[in-house]
Amino acid sequence: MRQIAWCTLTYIFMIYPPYKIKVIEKISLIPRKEREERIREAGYNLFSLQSKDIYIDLLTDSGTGAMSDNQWAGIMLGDESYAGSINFKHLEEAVKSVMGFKYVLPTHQGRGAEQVLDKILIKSGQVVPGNMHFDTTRAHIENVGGRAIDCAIEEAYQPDTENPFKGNIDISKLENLINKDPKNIAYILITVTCNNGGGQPVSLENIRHVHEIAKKNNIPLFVDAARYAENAFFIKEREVGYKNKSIPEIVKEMMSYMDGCTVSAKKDAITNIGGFIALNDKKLYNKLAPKNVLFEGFITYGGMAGRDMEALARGLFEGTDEDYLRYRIDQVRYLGEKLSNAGIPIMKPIGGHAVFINGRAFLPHVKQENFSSQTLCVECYIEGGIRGVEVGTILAGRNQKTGENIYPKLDLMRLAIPRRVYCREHLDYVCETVINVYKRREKIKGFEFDFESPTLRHFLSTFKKVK
Ligand code: PLI
Repeated sequence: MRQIAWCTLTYIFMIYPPYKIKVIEKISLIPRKEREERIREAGYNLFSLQSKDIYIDLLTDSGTGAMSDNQWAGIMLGDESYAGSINFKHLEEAVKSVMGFKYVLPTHQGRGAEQVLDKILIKSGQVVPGNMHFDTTRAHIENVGGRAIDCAIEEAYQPDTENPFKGNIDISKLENLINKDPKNIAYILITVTCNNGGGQPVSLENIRHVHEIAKKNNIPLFVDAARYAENAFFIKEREVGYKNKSIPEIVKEMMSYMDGCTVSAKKDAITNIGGFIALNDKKLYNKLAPKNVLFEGFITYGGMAGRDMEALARGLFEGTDEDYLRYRIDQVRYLGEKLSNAGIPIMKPIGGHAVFINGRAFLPHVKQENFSSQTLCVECYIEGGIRGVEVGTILAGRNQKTGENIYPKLDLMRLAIPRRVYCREHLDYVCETVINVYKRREKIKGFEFDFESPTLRHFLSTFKKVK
């Protein structure tokens, strides 16, 4: 933390959008009575709602971004050859240019990349430390018998603590884990930005430190780079020594400390589908490639159409555009600050892709076993047709050994902002809706399971109101 000069950032100047709208998609707000019916029919699970019944959809920033005219133009240049598509060449060139890696394996999305990598890198019983693993990342590690261990700094679990790099790895936690048995560490994974921790960035100082430890112990270091560009923007804004560096320079430096990356292209590369693994080691590439063919598709398409690879190749560059990033991060911050100024308890500092509302603090009378953040999601839908997502007790699931519910330290409702989709008026509406729920919060009751799905319960379970 020594190198970092930081203060709470509030903008004095308004930041204007660096693009204009060429195509629109109609949305409408169905009447409240209908919203009440739709959510009841959905078993109070927001994943089961139909998108036509939602006014503002903040379920995820994944695959929901608006592609540019340049990307759509690329779509028309799709080369749908089974092998040797020119669009794969463009993707390879883009990854080399933006991230600096030599070899690329395309995958249908991020979790495809995770599955392929984990099948090769992890032996049963081995450990993968990281800051905070995303749920599919954790599930793939566990699926091959590994253990995903979160080693984020303690402040990452404190919603009110301001820290410019809350996504950082706690170096002593990591070293203690490695010192127990260095050979039992399959690889280290840094997630940028740290999604489950609130979209919080990781500093280059921290990345360098983890790199040194990995190198000393001969452990591969990978990055889950779904939000590579947003992380770079925060480094430029907050880390001493980076103010005058360009976003592409910062991205390249982040990647230079890594053996490779897994990427869900549906976030910062602003595509509706896609992903990849990228790395420099030819031997490892040769081990991964057959698994890629088996699970994802041939090495020059990996589950993507040629047109999708072209949109991705172009999106990788667009994601690093500083004007776009400044506006995007400011949009998220605008929503967060407006909510916070109205007394809504949100996770601080405001992250890169989403505002996280502290469900437990919002509804302190709803017990954690009655899913305070899920309750808040349901109420925001009823109030204004807004769809957010619970990142809390339902998502955390049960302890595999004891069967007990896991009660995570953070119980949050995430309002994820799709890229280049909504404007300030939409966000003002979201804010008004949440404030209206806040005003009547004392009367709100929680939920219990009606049907509890044994796996992936946040997607598949249904709920009933507590009496
Ligand atoms: O949804 P995928 O399979 O393209 O990517 C999985 C994935 C991996 N890492 C990280 C950090 C993610 O955030 C992630 C997916 N995130 C989703 C779907 C989200 O709503 O945040």
